[in-house]
Amino acid sequence: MKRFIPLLLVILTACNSGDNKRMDAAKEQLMQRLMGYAEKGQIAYGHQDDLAYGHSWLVTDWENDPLERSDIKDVCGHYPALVGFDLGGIELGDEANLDGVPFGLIRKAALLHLERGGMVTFSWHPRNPLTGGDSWDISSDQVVKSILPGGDKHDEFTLWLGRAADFIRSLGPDAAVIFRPWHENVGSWFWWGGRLCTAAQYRDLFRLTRAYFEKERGIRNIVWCYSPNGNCRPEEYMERYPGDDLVDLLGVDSYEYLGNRSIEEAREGFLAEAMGALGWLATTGSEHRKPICLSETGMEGLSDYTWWTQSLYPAIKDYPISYVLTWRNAHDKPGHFFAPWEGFEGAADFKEFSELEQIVVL
Ligand code: BMA
Repeated sequence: MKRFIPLLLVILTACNSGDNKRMDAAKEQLMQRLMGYAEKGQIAYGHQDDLAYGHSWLVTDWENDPLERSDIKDVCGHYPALVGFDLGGIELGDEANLDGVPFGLIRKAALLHLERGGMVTFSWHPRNPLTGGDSWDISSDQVVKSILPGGDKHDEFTLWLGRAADFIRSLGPDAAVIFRPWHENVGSWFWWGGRLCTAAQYRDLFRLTRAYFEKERGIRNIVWCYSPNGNCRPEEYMERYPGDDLVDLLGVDSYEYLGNRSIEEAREGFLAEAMGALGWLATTGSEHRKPICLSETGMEGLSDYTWWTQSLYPAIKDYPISYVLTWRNAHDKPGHFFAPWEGFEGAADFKEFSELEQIVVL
């Protein structure tokens, strides 16, 4: 038996290096694709949770469902180029994420979308590892400190990282995806936010996450995205920037808020914020040789039926972003939607947007 152990090691190492090559190639291809869009002046369109549910429907039996429905496809005849999913809940070993989407469905839908030539991105709204609350529990400013090396919660937190990493790894070595953990981190609405940890602690958290995925789990096919909220100053963005060695893609999240304002005022506010942010992000991207994106956007409820052609498109058309992703169409909260669906009165404007030469759908 002893004689076979070296042989076994050789075989295992060979398999590993084969997987590494496949992961590296898959990541390189995704990076080229992202940079290619910007070079060609194209922008890929993405939608969160697109294949799991829509405004008026929900996949219930995912194992037997072909997962072919999409609000975007219902409206324009094409799938979005990019589909986003959230991993919140994976850290506890839950069956379904914080919005009730089974992780089995997410895996199946992600692989299906990659197979049809689409791209996949994961966000993560994990629980609060110190208080047991959710991502929005900002009752303590000790959370990040507690999970970094030396902190009381560090060991437990590495289990959380391991579970998230294992899920992504389960997609296989050819499945390169975009992962953007610890997002909207200049604002202070998540436990990893601006007033909840120091800039150094934030950067350490990002470094720990990537190092754990790569060194402990051997994952190399992730495009790592840094995506603070766009209503920050460039200095704030850079103060928490984890570093060129840790980030592959630079993003910002920026929404249009109506509140008590008129549609014109809301639009003016959004254009100012989004264009301002994309302007300095484009400069930062070229200085750091990184692709850029509008990682989350939308106008909740789309009360402006011309939002796509009059707000979103003007906001993005002059910037070299690889993609724009609008947030989810909740099936269980009628007003919480960010994209049209079949039967929605304002759907025509989205169709027009999707047919623009610059916009990429599948
Ligand atoms: C938020 C809202 C929540 C949701 C969370 C994670 O922006 O859509 O309802 O739980 O994202 O998807």
